Amino acid sequence: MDDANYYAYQYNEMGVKPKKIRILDSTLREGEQHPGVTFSNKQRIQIAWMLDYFGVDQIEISPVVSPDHKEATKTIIKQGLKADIVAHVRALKEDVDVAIDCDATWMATYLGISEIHMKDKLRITREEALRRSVETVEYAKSHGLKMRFTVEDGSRADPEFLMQICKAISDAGADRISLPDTVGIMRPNGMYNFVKSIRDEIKTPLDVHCHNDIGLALANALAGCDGGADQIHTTIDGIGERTGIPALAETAVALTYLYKSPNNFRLDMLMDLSRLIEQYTAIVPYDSKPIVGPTAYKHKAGTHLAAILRNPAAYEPIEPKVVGNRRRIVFGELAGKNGAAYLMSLLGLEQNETHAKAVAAGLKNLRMGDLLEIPLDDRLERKIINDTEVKVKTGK
Ligand code: HCA
Ligand code: CU
Repeated sequence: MDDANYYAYQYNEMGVKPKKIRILDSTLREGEQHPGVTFSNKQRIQIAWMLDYFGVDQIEISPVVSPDHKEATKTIIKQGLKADIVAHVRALKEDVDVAIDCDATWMATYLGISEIHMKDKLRITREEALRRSVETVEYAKSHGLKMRFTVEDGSRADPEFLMQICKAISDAGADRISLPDTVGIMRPNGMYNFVKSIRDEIKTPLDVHCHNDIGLALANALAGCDGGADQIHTTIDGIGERTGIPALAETAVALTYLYKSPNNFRLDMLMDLSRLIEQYTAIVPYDSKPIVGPTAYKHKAGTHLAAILRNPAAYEPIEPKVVGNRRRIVFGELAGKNGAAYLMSLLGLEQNETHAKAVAAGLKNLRMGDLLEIPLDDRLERKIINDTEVKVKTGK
Protein backbone atom coordinates (compact mmCIF):
# COMPACT_ATOMS: atom_id res chain seq x y z
CA MET A 1 0.00 0.00 0.00
CA ASP A 2 1.19 3.48 -0.84
CA ASP A 3 2.65 5.39 2.07
CA ALA A 4 0.98 8.56 0.84
CA ASN A 5 -2.38 7.09 1.83
CA TYR A 6 -1.34 5.94 5.29
CA TYR A 7 -3.17 8.48 7.47
CA ALA A 8 -6.28 8.49 5.30
CA TYR A 9 -6.52 4.73 5.68
CA GLN A 10 -6.07 5.10 9.44
CA TYR A 11 -9.19 7.31 9.59
CA ASN A 12 -11.06 4.91 7.31
CA GLU A 13 -10.27 1.91 9.43
CA MET A 14 -11.27 3.45 12.76
CA GLY A 15 -13.96 1.23 14.17
CA VAL A 16 -14.47 -0.70 10.91
CA LYS A 17 -13.19 -4.23 11.15
CA PRO A 18 -12.15 -5.59 7.72
CA LYS A 19 -14.46 -8.38 6.62
CA LYS A 20 -15.03 -10.09 3.31
CA ILE A 21 -17.67 -8.27 1.29
CA ARG A 22 -18.78 -10.12 -1.82
CA ILE A 23 -20.03 -8.82 -5.13
CA LEU A 24 -23.05 -9.99 -7.06
CA ASP A 25 -22.91 -8.53 -10.54
CA SER A 26 -26.27 -7.94 -12.19
CA THR A 27 -25.16 -6.53 -15.56
CA LEU A 28 -27.11 -9.30 -17.26
CA ARG A 29 -30.30 -8.60 -15.26
CA GLU A 30 -30.45 -5.06 -13.77
CA GLY A 31 -28.03 -3.87 -16.48
CA GLU A 32 -30.34 -5.04 -19.24
CA GLN A 33 -33.08 -2.96 -17.61
CA HIS A 34 -31.13 0.15 -18.61
CA PRO A 35 -32.93 1.99 -21.41
CA GLY A 36 -31.40 1.02 -24.74
CA VAL A 37 -29.46 -1.98 -23.46
CA THR A 38 -30.03 -5.43 -24.82
CA PHE A 39 -27.34 -8.04 -25.32
CA SER A 40 -27.19 -10.92 -27.75
CA ASN A 41 -26.76 -14.36 -26.24
CA LYS A 42 -23.15 -14.50 -27.39
CA GLN A 43 -22.51 -11.20 -25.62
CA ARG A 44 -24.26 -12.41 -22.46
CA ILE A 45 -22.05 -15.48 -22.37
CA GLN A 46 -18.90 -13.45 -22.92
CA ILE A 47 -19.86 -10.97 -20.21
CA ALA A 48 -20.48 -13.86 -17.80
CA TRP A 49 -17.06 -15.37 -18.56
CA MET A 50 -15.32 -12.06 -18.05
CA LEU A 51 -17.13 -11.30 -14.80
CA ASP A 52 -16.23 -14.76 -13.56
CA TYR A 53 -12.58 -14.32 -14.47
CA PHE A 54 -12.61 -10.91 -12.79
CA GLY A 55 -13.70 -12.65 -9.60
CA VAL A 56 -17.26 -11.67 -8.71
CA ASP A 57 -19.01 -14.12 -6.40
CA GLN A 58 -22.40 -14.26 -8.05
CA ILE A 59 -23.72 -13.40 -11.52
CA GLU A 60 -27.39 -12.61 -11.88
CA ILE A 61 -29.50 -13.14 -14.98
CA SER A 62 -33.23 -13.29 -15.54
CA PRO A 63 -34.46 -16.34 -17.48
CA VAL A 64 -38.10 -15.18 -17.53
CA VAL A 65 -37.70 -12.06 -19.66
CA SER A 66 -37.69 -13.86 -23.02
CA PRO A 67 -36.96 -17.29 -24.54
CA ASP A 68 -33.59 -15.84 -25.52
CA HIS A 69 -32.78 -15.01 -21.91
CA LYS A 70 -33.82 -18.50 -20.85
CA GLU A 71 -31.47 -19.96 -23.44
CA ALA A 72 -28.63 -17.69 -22.27
CA THR A 73 -29.27 -18.63 -18.63
CA LYS A 74 -29.14 -22.34 -19.46
CA THR A 75 -25.95 -21.98 -21.47
CA ILE A 76 -24.18 -19.85 -18.86
CA ILE A 77 -25.14 -22.32 -16.11
CA LYS A 78 -23.62 -25.13 -18.23
CA GLN A 79 -20.26 -23.34 -18.46
CA GLY A 80 -19.33 -24.41 -14.93
CA LEU A 81 -18.02 -20.99 -13.90
CA LYS A 82 -16.67 -20.36 -10.41
CA ALA A 83 -19.28 -17.72 -9.66
CA ASP A 84 -22.80 -18.81 -8.72
CA ILE A 85 -25.26 -18.12 -11.52
CA VAL A 86 -28.38 -16.66 -9.93
CA ALA A 87 -31.62 -16.95 -11.88
CA HIS A 88 -33.70 -13.87 -10.96
CA VAL A 89 -37.48 -14.36 -11.18
CA ARG A 90 -40.76 -13.09 -9.71
CA ALA A 91 -42.13 -14.68 -6.54
CA LEU A 92 -44.35 -17.10 -8.43
CA LYS A 93 -44.24 -20.88 -8.64
CA GLU A 94 -44.33 -20.76 -12.43
CA ASP A 95 -41.24 -18.55 -12.41
CA VAL A 96 -39.42 -20.85 -9.99
CA ASP A 97 -40.23 -23.64 -12.45
CA VAL A 98 -38.38 -21.70 -15.16
CA ALA A 99 -35.30 -21.49 -12.92
CA ILE A 100 -35.55 -25.23 -12.26
CA ASP A 101 -35.90 -25.87 -15.97
CA CYS A 102 -32.64 -23.96 -16.51
CA ASP A 103 -30.87 -26.35 -14.11
CA ALA A 104 -30.16 -23.48 -11.76
CA THR A 105 -28.59 -24.21 -8.39
CA TRP A 106 -29.11 -20.59 -7.25
CA MET A 107 -32.15 -18.42 -7.77
CA ALA A 108 -33.47 -15.11 -6.51
CA THR A 109 -37.05 -14.03 -6.27
CA TYR A 110 -38.53 -10.64 -5.49
CA LEU A 111 -41.79 -9.24 -4.22
CA GLY A 112 -42.71 -5.60 -3.50
CA ILE A 113 -43.56 -5.24 0.19
CA SER A 114 -44.04 -1.49 0.61
CA GLU A 115 -47.63 -0.25 0.82
CA ILE A 116 -47.37 1.41 -2.59
CA HIS A 117 -46.03 -1.74 -4.24
CA MET A 118 -48.59 -4.02 -2.62
CA LYS A 119 -51.56 -1.70 -3.09
CA ASP A 120 -50.91 0.01 -6.42
CA LYS A 121 -48.56 -2.32 -8.28
CA LEU A 122 -49.45 -5.83 -7.16
CA ARG A 123 -52.94 -5.22 -5.74
CA ILE A 124 -52.42 -7.66 -2.92
CA THR A 125 -52.90 -7.46 0.86
CA ARG A 126 -50.13 -7.87 3.43
CA GLU A 127 -51.45 -11.34 4.19
CA GLU A 128 -51.21 -12.32 0.54
CA ALA A 129 -47.70 -10.90 0.25
CA LEU A 130 -46.62 -12.84 3.32
CA ARG A 131 -48.21 -16.05 2.08
CA ARG A 132 -46.77 -15.71 -1.41
CA SER A 133 -43.28 -15.03 -0.03
CA VAL A 134 -43.26 -18.05 2.25
CA GLU A 135 -44.80 -20.34 -0.35
CA THR A 136 -42.26 -19.33 -2.98
CA VAL A 137 -39.33 -19.93 -0.64
CA GLU A 138 -40.74 -23.29 0.47
CA TYR A 139 -41.38 -24.30 -3.13
CA ALA A 140 -37.84 -23.40 -4.24
CA LYS A 141 -36.29 -25.10 -1.22
CA SER A 142 -38.38 -28.24 -1.77
CA HIS A 143 -36.71 -28.46 -5.21
CA GLY A 144 -33.25 -28.26 -3.67
CA LEU A 145 -32.50 -24.76 -4.91
CA LYS A 146 -30.38 -22.26 -3.05
CA MET A 147 -32.34 -19.08 -2.96
CA ARG A 148 -32.31 -15.40 -2.16
CA PHE A 149 -35.46 -13.50 -1.41
CA THR A 150 -35.62 -9.80 -2.25
CA VAL A 151 -38.00 -7.66 -0.21
CA GLU A 152 -38.44 -5.19 -3.05
CA ASP A 153 -38.84 -1.54 -2.02
CA GLY A 154 -37.87 -2.69 1.47
CA SER A 155 -36.49 0.71 2.49
CA ARG A 156 -39.99 2.19 2.09
CA ALA A 157 -41.85 -0.70 3.76
CA ASP A 158 -43.41 -0.58 7.22
CA PRO A 159 -40.50 -1.78 9.42
CA GLU A 160 -42.77 -4.11 11.41
CA PHE A 161 -44.07 -5.78 8.27
CA LEU A 162 -40.54 -5.90 6.82
CA MET A 163 -39.37 -7.72 9.93
CA GLN A 164 -42.33 -10.09 9.84
CA ILE A 165 -41.63 -11.02 6.20
CA CYS A 166 -37.87 -11.37 6.76
CA LYS A 167 -38.44 -13.66 9.75
CA ALA A 168 -40.94 -15.75 7.82
CA ILE A 169 -38.77 -16.23 4.73
CA SER A 170 -35.74 -16.88 6.85
CA ASP A 171 -37.65 -19.56 8.81
CA ALA A 172 -38.83 -21.00 5.49
CA GLY A 173 -35.18 -21.54 4.56
CA ALA A 174 -34.12 -18.57 2.39
CA ASP A 175 -30.32 -18.71 2.02
CA ARG A 176 -29.92 -14.96 1.55
CA ILE A 177 -32.14 -11.91 1.84
CA SER A 178 -31.66 -8.87 -0.40
CA LEU A 179 -32.47 -5.54 1.22
CA PRO A 180 -32.96 -3.12 -1.65
CA ASP A 181 -33.28 0.63 -1.70
CA THR A 182 -35.34 0.35 -4.85
CA VAL A 183 -35.85 4.08 -5.48
CA GLY A 184 -32.48 5.27 -4.09
CA ILE A 185 -34.02 7.25 -1.26
CA MET A 186 -31.68 6.41 1.62
CA ARG A 187 -28.80 8.36 3.06
CA PRO A 188 -25.83 6.26 4.22
CA ASN A 189 -26.78 6.31 7.90
CA GLY A 190 -30.33 5.40 7.00
CA MET A 191 -29.15 2.42 4.98
CA TYR A 192 -26.95 1.37 7.91
CA ASN A 193 -29.95 1.51 10.27
CA PHE A 194 -32.21 -0.31 7.79
CA VAL A 195 -29.77 -3.22 7.40
CA LYS A 196 -28.79 -3.27 11.07
CA SER A 197 -32.43 -3.56 12.16
CA ILE A 198 -32.69 -6.84 10.24
CA ARG A 199 -29.16 -8.03 11.08
CA ASP A 200 -29.90 -7.71 14.82
CA GLU A 201 -32.87 -10.11 14.58
CA ILE A 202 -32.04 -12.48 11.71
CA LYS A 203 -28.99 -14.59 10.96
CA THR A 204 -29.57 -15.09 7.21
CA PRO A 205 -26.78 -13.49 5.11
CA LEU A 206 -27.82 -10.14 3.63
CA ASP A 207 -27.34 -8.49 0.23
CA VAL A 208 -27.70 -4.77 -0.42
CA HIS A 209 -29.11 -3.50 -3.70
CA CYS A 210 -28.96 0.29 -3.81
CA HIS A 211 -30.23 2.51 -6.60
CA ASN A 212 -28.43 5.65 -7.62
CA ASP A 213 -31.29 8.10 -8.10
CA ILE A 214 -29.61 10.73 -5.91
CA GLY A 215 -26.04 9.59 -6.54
CA LEU A 216 -25.62 7.74 -3.23
CA ALA A 217 -25.84 4.13 -4.38
CA LEU A 218 -22.31 3.03 -3.56
CA ALA A 219 -22.07 5.06 -0.36
CA ASN A 220 -25.35 3.52 0.77
CA ALA A 221 -24.32 -0.01 -0.19
CA LEU A 222 -21.08 0.31 1.77
CA ALA A 223 -22.92 1.74 4.78
CA GLY A 224 -25.30 -1.22 4.49
CA CYS A 225 -22.29 -3.53 4.74
CA ASP A 226 -21.13 -1.70 7.86
CA GLY A 227 -24.66 -2.42 9.13
CA GLY A 228 -24.25 -6.17 8.57
CA ALA A 229 -24.72 -7.03 4.88
CA ASP A 230 -21.93 -8.95 3.15
CA GLN A 231 -22.80 -8.73 -0.52
CA ILE A 232 -23.19 -5.70 -2.78
CA HIS A 233 -25.06 -5.73 -6.09
CA THR A 234 -23.27 -3.99 -8.98
CA THR A 235 -23.35 -3.71 -12.74
CA ILE A 236 -20.54 -2.84 -15.11
CA ASP A 237 -20.49 0.97 -15.35
CA GLY A 238 -23.49 1.05 -12.98
CA ILE A 239 -26.12 0.62 -15.69
CA GLY A 240 -29.65 -0.33 -14.64
CA GLU A 241 -33.18 1.02 -14.30
CA ARG A 242 -33.12 4.85 -14.42
CA THR A 243 -29.74 5.87 -12.97
CA GLY A 244 -28.72 2.32 -12.11
CA ILE A 245 -26.86 0.83 -9.16
CA PRO A 246 -23.19 0.92 -7.98
CA ALA A 247 -20.60 0.44 -10.70
CA LEU A 248 -18.51 -2.71 -10.46
CA ALA A 249 -15.26 -0.75 -10.83
CA GLU A 250 -15.89 1.70 -8.01
CA THR A 251 -17.25 -1.01 -5.73
CA ALA A 252 -14.37 -3.43 -6.30
CA VAL A 253 -11.76 -0.70 -5.78
CA ALA A 254 -13.48 0.62 -2.66
CA LEU A 255 -13.73 -2.88 -1.20
CA THR A 256 -10.10 -3.70 -1.96
CA TYR A 257 -8.43 -0.47 -0.91
CA LEU A 258 -10.74 1.32 1.50
CA TYR A 259 -12.41 -1.65 3.15
CA LYS A 260 -9.50 -4.11 2.93
CA SER A 261 -11.90 -6.89 1.97
CA PRO A 262 -9.99 -10.01 0.86
CA ASN A 263 -11.45 -10.63 -2.62
CA ASN A 264 -8.70 -11.32 -5.17
CA PHE A 265 -10.44 -9.32 -7.88
CA ARG A 266 -8.49 -8.87 -11.12
CA LEU A 267 -8.76 -5.12 -10.89
CA ASP A 268 -6.65 -4.61 -14.01
CA MET A 269 -9.62 -5.91 -16.05
CA LEU A 270 -11.84 -3.01 -15.00
CA MET A 271 -11.09 -0.82 -18.03
CA ASP A 272 -11.65 -3.73 -20.41
CA LEU A 273 -14.95 -4.64 -18.76
CA SER A 274 -16.10 -1.05 -19.16
CA ARG A 275 -14.98 -0.97 -22.79
CA LEU A 276 -16.83 -4.21 -23.46
CA ILE A 277 -20.08 -2.67 -22.27
CA GLU A 278 -19.36 0.49 -24.25
CA GLN A 279 -18.88 -1.63 -27.34
CA TYR A 280 -22.04 -3.68 -26.77
CA THR A 281 -24.33 -0.81 -25.76
CA ALA A 282 -22.82 2.35 -27.27
CA ILE A 283 -23.12 3.87 -23.79
CA VAL A 284 -19.88 5.79 -23.27
CA PRO A 285 -18.84 6.33 -19.65
CA TYR A 286 -19.07 10.04 -18.84
CA ASP A 287 -15.77 11.94 -18.78
CA SER A 288 -15.24 12.15 -15.04
CA LYS A 289 -16.55 8.68 -14.21
CA PRO A 290 -14.43 7.28 -11.37
CA ILE A 291 -11.79 4.63 -12.19
CA VAL A 292 -12.73 4.04 -15.85
CA GLY A 293 -13.69 7.50 -17.13
CA PRO A 294 -11.46 9.21 -19.69
CA THR A 295 -10.31 11.90 -17.23
CA ALA A 296 -9.95 9.66 -14.17
CA TYR A 297 -6.16 9.78 -14.52
CA LYS A 298 -5.60 13.02 -16.44
CA HIS A 299 -3.64 15.83 -14.81
CA LYS A 300 -3.82 19.40 -15.99
CA ALA A 301 -3.03 22.30 -13.66
CA GLY A 302 0.62 23.39 -13.56
CA THR A 303 0.93 22.75 -9.84
CA HIS A 304 -0.48 19.27 -10.34
CA LEU A 305 1.83 18.54 -13.27
CA ALA A 306 4.84 19.67 -11.26
CA ALA A 307 3.88 17.29 -8.45
CA ILE A 308 2.92 14.40 -10.74
CA LEU A 309 6.30 14.63 -12.44
CA ARG A 310 8.02 14.04 -9.11
CA ASN A 311 5.58 11.60 -7.54
CA PRO A 312 2.22 10.70 -9.12
CA ALA A 313 0.83 9.65 -5.73
CA ALA A 314 0.63 13.37 -4.95
CA TYR A 315 -2.58 13.54 -6.96
CA GLU A 316 -3.65 9.92 -7.44
CA PRO A 317 -5.35 7.65 -4.90
CA ILE A 318 -4.14 4.49 -6.64
CA GLU A 319 -1.96 3.84 -9.66
CA PRO A 320 -3.83 3.76 -12.98
CA LYS A 321 -2.27 0.49 -14.11
CA VAL A 322 -3.80 -1.27 -11.10
CA VAL A 323 -7.23 -0.75 -12.68
CA GLY A 324 -6.13 -1.04 -16.31
CA ASN A 325 -6.27 2.73 -16.89
CA ARG A 326 -3.48 5.03 -18.01
CA ARG A 327 -1.99 8.27 -16.71
CA ARG A 328 -2.19 11.24 -19.07
CA ILE A 329 -1.05 14.81 -18.80
CA VAL A 330 -2.71 17.73 -20.47
CA PHE A 331 -0.84 20.73 -21.78
CA GLY A 332 -2.58 24.04 -22.25
CA GLU A 333 -3.19 27.35 -20.57
CA LEU A 334 -2.68 25.90 -17.12
CA ALA A 335 0.54 23.97 -17.82
CA GLY A 336 2.89 26.41 -16.07
CA LYS A 337 6.67 26.41 -16.06
CA ASN A 338 7.11 22.76 -15.10
CA GLY A 339 4.57 21.55 -17.59
CA ALA A 340 6.22 23.60 -20.31
CA ALA A 341 9.68 22.23 -19.47
CA TYR A 342 8.24 18.73 -19.62
CA LEU A 343 6.67 19.41 -22.98
CA MET A 344 9.93 20.86 -24.31
CA SER A 345 11.89 17.82 -23.18
CA LEU A 346 9.40 15.61 -25.04
CA LEU A 347 10.03 17.59 -28.20
CA GLY A 348 13.79 17.31 -27.74
CA LEU A 349 14.14 21.03 -27.13
CA GLU A 350 16.69 22.44 -24.79
CA GLN A 351 15.06 23.76 -21.66
CA ASN A 352 15.98 26.28 -19.05
CA GLU A 353 14.01 28.40 -16.64
CA THR A 354 13.66 31.35 -19.05
CA HIS A 355 12.59 29.23 -21.99
CA ALA A 356 10.20 27.20 -19.90
CA LYS A 357 8.59 30.38 -18.57
CA ALA A 358 8.31 31.78 -22.10
CA VAL A 359 6.63 28.62 -23.40
CA ALA A 360 4.27 28.62 -20.41
CA ALA A 361 3.35 32.25 -21.12
CA GLY A 362 2.91 31.41 -24.80
CA LEU A 363 0.51 28.56 -23.98
CA LYS A 364 -1.47 30.93 -21.76
CA ASN A 365 -1.58 33.71 -24.34
CA LEU A 366 -2.83 31.43 -27.07
CA ARG A 367 -6.06 31.12 -25.12
CA MET A 368 -6.84 27.87 -26.92
CA GLY A 369 -7.58 25.75 -23.87
CA ASP A 370 -5.97 22.33 -23.83
CA LEU A 371 -3.67 21.85 -26.78
CA LEU A 372 -2.10 18.49 -26.26
CA GLU A 373 -2.55 15.37 -24.23
CA ILE A 374 0.13 12.75 -23.66
CA PRO A 375 -0.27 9.25 -22.28
CA LEU A 376 2.65 8.17 -20.12
CA ASP A 377 4.31 4.90 -19.46
CA ASP A 378 6.79 4.17 -16.71
CA ARG A 379 9.88 4.47 -18.89
CA LEU A 380 8.88 7.75 -20.47
CA GLU A 381 7.92 9.13 -17.10
CA ARG A 382 11.23 8.25 -15.52
CA LYS A 383 13.24 9.71 -18.36
CA ILE A 384 11.33 12.95 -18.47
CA ILE A 385 11.09 13.33 -14.75
CA ASN A 386 14.88 13.11 -14.53
CA ASP A 387 15.49 15.52 -17.42
CA THR A 388 12.96 18.02 -16.18
CA GLU A 389 14.26 17.84 -12.62
CA VAL A 390 17.81 18.58 -13.63
CA LYS A 391 17.16 21.29 -16.14
CA VAL A 392 14.47 23.21 -14.36
CA LYS A 393 16.23 23.05 -11.03
CA THR A 394 19.58 24.28 -12.28
CA GLY A 395 17.92 26.71 -14.64
CA LYS A 396 20.78 26.28 -17.07
C1 HCA B 1 -36.42 -5.17 -10.02
C2 HCA B 1 -36.32 -4.70 -8.59
C3 HCA B 1 -34.95 -4.74 -7.98
C4 HCA B 1 -34.68 -6.06 -7.29
C5 HCA B 1 -33.42 -6.10 -6.49
C6 HCA B 1 -32.98 -7.46 -6.01
C7 HCA B 1 -34.93 -3.56 -6.98
O1 HCA B 1 -36.11 -4.39 -10.92
O2 HCA B 1 -36.80 -6.29 -10.24
O3 HCA B 1 -33.48 -8.47 -6.48
O4 HCA B 1 -32.13 -7.52 -5.10
O5 HCA B 1 -34.28 -2.56 -7.25
O6 HCA B 1 -35.61 -3.64 -5.95
O7 HCA B 1 -33.97 -4.51 -8.96
CU1 CU C 1 -32.86 -2.73 -8.90
